[in-house]
Amino acid sequence: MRALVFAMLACIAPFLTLPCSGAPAREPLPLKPFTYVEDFEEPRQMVVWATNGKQEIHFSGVTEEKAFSGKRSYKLDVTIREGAYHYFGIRLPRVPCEGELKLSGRLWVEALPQGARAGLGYNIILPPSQHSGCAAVETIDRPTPEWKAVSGDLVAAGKQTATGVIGRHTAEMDGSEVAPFLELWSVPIWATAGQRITLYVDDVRIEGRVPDADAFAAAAQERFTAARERTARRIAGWRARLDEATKALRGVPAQEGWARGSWNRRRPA
Ligand SMILES: [Ca+2]
Repeated sequence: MRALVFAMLACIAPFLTLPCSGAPAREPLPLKPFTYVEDFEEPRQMVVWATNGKQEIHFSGVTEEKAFSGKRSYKLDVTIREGAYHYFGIRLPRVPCEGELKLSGRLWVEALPQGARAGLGYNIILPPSQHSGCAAVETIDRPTPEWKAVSGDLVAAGKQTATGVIGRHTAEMDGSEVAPFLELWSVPIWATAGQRITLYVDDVRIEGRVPDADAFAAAAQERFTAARERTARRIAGWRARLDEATKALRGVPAQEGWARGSWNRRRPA
C-alpha cells in the first residue's frame, strides 16, 4: 500500500510544482507627470498608522524651530514606552508605483539614542489583493545635526513589495498580478522602551511620471482575475487526481500483518 501511496504522490507532485505561467505581456500605460510636495508651511498632522507598542508624544506638529524650506518643518518628539516599531505618516490619495516615481525628503535628527533608528518610508498597498507592505527608503542610526537628504525609488519599492508579499502570501500568483499603489509616506521609528527621539522633517516630495490610477487598477484587476481562474483550474485538476487516487486506494486489499493505524509501529518480525 505504501508503494501505491508513493505512486499517487508521484502523480500529484508535478501538479504541485508546476511553475506559474505568469501574467501575459502587457502594453505599458501612458504616463502623466505627478508631483506632491509637503513643505509643512500649513498645519499638518501625522498619525501613528502602525505600531506594536505605545509612545508618549511630547510634540507632533508643524514648528518654526527649524526649516529646510520656507519658515516651518514638522517636529516629532516622542518617548517610546513599549514595543519595537512606531510608524508615523501622512496618507495620500493612492499613487501608482509604476513608470517613474521617487520619494525624497529632508530629515534633521536632533536626538536618537544608541540602537534606535528613524527614516523616511512608505506603505504600499497591492490591490486587488488585501495585502500591503511597508519599508524605509533610507534609515538613519545616529543624530544628524543638519538637514540630511534621503530618497528612494518607489517604482522599485513597489515591485519589490509586490514580489515579496504576494510570493509569501499566495501559492500560485506573482507580484505582476497586483497593482502597487503608494498609500502613505512615513517616518518609521524603531526604538526600545525609554528611548526619546526628536527629529524634524521638511520638503517631502513624491515626483515622477505615473499612469492613470484607475487604468492601472483596472489592468491589474484583469491580471488578478486571470490568475484566480488559473488557480481554480489547477485546484480542480488536483481534486480530480485525488478523487482518482482515492478510488484506487479503496480497491487495494489490506496486507496481512498490517492494520489501521499501524504506520507508526515497527513492522512485525
Ligand atoms: Ca518648510
